[in-house]
Amino acid sequence: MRKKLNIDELKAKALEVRRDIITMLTYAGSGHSGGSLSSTDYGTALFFNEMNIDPKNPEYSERDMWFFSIGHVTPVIYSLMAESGYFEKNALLKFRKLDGFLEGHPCKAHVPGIECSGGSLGQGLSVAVGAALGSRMDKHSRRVYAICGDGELQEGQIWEAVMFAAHYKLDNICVFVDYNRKQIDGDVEDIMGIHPLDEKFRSFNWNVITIDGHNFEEILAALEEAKNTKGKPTVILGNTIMGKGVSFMEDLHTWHGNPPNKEQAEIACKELGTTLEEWTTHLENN
Ligand SMILES: Cc1ncc(C[n+]2csc(CCOP(=O)(O)OP(=O)(O)O)c2C)c(N)n1
Repeated sequence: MRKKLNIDELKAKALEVRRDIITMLTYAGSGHSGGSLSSTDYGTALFFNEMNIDPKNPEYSERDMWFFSIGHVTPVIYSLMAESGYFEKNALLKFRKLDGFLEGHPCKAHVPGIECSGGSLGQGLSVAVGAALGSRMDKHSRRVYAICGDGELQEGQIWEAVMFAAHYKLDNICVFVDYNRKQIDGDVEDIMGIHPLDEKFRSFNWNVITIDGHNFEEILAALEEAKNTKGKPTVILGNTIMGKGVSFMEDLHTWHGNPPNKEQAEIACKELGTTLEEWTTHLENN
């Protein structure tokens, strides 16, 4: 049984994850900063408090299953995986490099622990609800966790999966919406509005919990409520901020798919309590 981190430890771990994200993006010279930083706190709670996983044995049969339906946020996915022990942290420094194995979008064939290759928005949730139904048919007690983006919810396939999960009363699945209100081209509401999201999910017969997606007390309470909710799936609408933790990235859609340059990375690292050199050395040696 892995040790669960308490709230203070989760905050400290999330800070490390944000340092990893900035550092790996800087060396890669490409990749997605904004959504990685907005989903960091929820991901940290999942990997370090909530889920039953065995990173040294990714195929562990009793495991909970997790699906980042927003496959583009590989910086946070790989950081969470490295920090929890799926592979060594120095691999993060070869993110998106030809001589590394961490591609820009997650590939099941190359990264043990990734349940399903991703990157095409809308598909991950369908796989997750299938895993939830399959687990129930197998009388398996696992829980299934999916992370969706708010822009991703514009995909029609999402709503088929939402309908499916409610129809089959899949109370073993919990979906988090990284509700940062931004997507690649601007504000979600300007491009293809999804408001009112809570009423939409409720009308599909889901249990809906709205939280501050950067508040660990609220995240853990929501995950607990999800576990205690029977007969329907749960969605956690996490109000988040794109680029959270780096002042010049916060709330700007222009950081959706851009990495910091070295100069910007130095400023970001300073705000996160380190330097690029210090954190690079840290990753090299772990
Ligand atoms: C099917 C599909 N269409 C378009 C894209 C290109 N794309 C990647 S991320 C993205 C925006 C997603 O917005 P959101 O879910 O809000 O993620 P965030 O901007 O918060 O990272 C788009 C359009 C894609 N990956 N898949």
